[in-house]
Amino acid sequence: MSELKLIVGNKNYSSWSLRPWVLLKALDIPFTEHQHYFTPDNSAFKSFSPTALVPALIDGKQTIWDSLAIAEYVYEDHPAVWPASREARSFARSAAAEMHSGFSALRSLCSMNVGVRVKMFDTPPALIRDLARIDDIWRYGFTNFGGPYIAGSTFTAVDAFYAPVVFRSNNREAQAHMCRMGAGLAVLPCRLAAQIDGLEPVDLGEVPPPRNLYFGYHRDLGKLARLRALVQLVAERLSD
Ligand SMILES: N[C@@H](CCC(=O)N[C@@H](CS)C(=O)NCC(=O)O)C(=O)O
Repeated sequence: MSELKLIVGNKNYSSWSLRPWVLLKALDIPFTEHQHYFTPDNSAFKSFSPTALVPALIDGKQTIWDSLAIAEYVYEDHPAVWPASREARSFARSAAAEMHSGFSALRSLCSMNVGVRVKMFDTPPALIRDLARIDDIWRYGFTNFGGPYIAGSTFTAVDAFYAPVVFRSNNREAQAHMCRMGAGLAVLPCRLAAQIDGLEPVDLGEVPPPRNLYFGYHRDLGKLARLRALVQLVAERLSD
C-alpha cells in the first residue's frame, strides 16, 4: 500500500463518505483526506471515480470507488477492520452489507445533516420497520459478542457503517441503552435514566446544560382552570 488518499464529499451530508473516514480514523490507519464540494451535476467527480460518486480511495494506481469495497480493500492490510472471530466477522459483514443495500425508508426520510435536528411529525410504518431492524441487529451484536461495539470489544467496519444512524436519530432511549452497554456517556433526562438499571450518574462538578421545555396550547384556552391546573402540575413534577 502506498499513501492512502480518501476522497470524500462534505461529511455533514455524505453518509457514505463518513463511513470509511470514521473507520480509518478509529483504527488509526494513516490516510490523507481530500474533500470535493458537491455541485449540481458533480461532473468533476468523474476525474477520480468511474461512478462520479464519493467516497473513493486512491492507493497509487488503484482506485476503489465504493464504501464497502474500501473497507474490504483496507482489511487486506489491516485485519482489525473486521472482527477476529469468524462468527463475529460474518455477522459484521452481513450487517454492514445490509446497511449498504437496504434501509431505504431511513435513508430517504431521515436524510443526513449532522448539524441539524428535525422533529418528525409522522413515523411511517416503513421507517418503524427500519428502526426495529437496526435495534435487532445491534441487540444481537451486543448480546452475542459482548459489546461495547456492535460486533465485540473493538470498533470495526460494522460500527462505521452504522455510525451515520446516530446522526439520523437522536432517540434518548437508544442512547440510554448504548450507555448501559458501555458505549460511553450520555446526557439523559434523569427521569429516563432512573428507569434503566445499570446506569450510573456522573458527577461533572457542574450543573448540566439546561433544556427548555415548551407546553403548547391555544391562546383561547389559556384561561381554562383545568388547563392551568395541568400546566402547574406538569411544571411541578418536572422541576422536582
Ligand atoms: N454505494 C456507494 C454510494 C455512494 C454515494 O451514493 N455517494 C453520494 C454521496 S453520500 C454521492 O456521491 N452523490 C453524488 C451524486 O449523486 O451525484 C458507496 O457505498 O460508496
